[in-house]
Amino acid sequence: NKKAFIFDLDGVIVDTAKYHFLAWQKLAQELGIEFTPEHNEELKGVSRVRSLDIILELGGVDASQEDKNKWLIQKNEDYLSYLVDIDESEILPGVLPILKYLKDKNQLIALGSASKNARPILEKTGILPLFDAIVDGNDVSNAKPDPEVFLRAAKLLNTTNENAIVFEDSVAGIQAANIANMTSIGIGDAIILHEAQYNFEDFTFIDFDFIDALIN
Ligand code: B16
Ligand code: MG
Repeated sequence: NKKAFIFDLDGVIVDTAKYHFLAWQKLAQELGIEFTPEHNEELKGVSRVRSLDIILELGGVDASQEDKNKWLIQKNEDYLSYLVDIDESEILPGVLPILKYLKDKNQLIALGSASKNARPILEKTGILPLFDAIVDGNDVSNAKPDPEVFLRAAKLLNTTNENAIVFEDSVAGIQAANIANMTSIGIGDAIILHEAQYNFEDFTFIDFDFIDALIN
């Protein structure tokens, strides 16, 4: 049986949240807005534009579209500067063995991410060739919990939604998978991600028997 396994990027395959945080914090500091790691939690899985709005709301800052555009570019340049030297060591524990197992078992693999920087990250970490389809922030207009990103991935893989399995670390992403009638697997805190059909703290807790059961 051939299933479609769709992976979110940030928080699932790699932990780029820490770099997003550094870049947003730098901007917030320049704008005189206090921005803590707790605040950063709210940006998980959220688009770049929406993330800036959340930070500006936090500081009660009203800004022109021109300023916002400038800050979005600045944040992304800073974020990319942190990614210059990343390599396969950035891949989260347990992810690579699962990706390789799926490949060995002839399963379909896709990316379903809100990030517009997904491709260079997959390239730098050396796992780009493992993906049969990539859908990222450049391809969709509706953010999770809208299921657009996952529906597009299933379509590219030529498979039905019921045949797809989504790995997600954000609540909005789990909701998107559920709305799409896909199997939802939460990666992270089981209480936060309680809407997921299955939950694992991280990929080291997922064994091949579990994957086999999904395939068959
Ligand atoms: P970019 P994911 C999301 O990635 C991140 O979780 C979120 O924090 C970020 O703002 C968003 O991508 C956009 O990223 O600025 O690189 O386009 O979790 O959907 O893989
Ligand atoms: Mg994520």
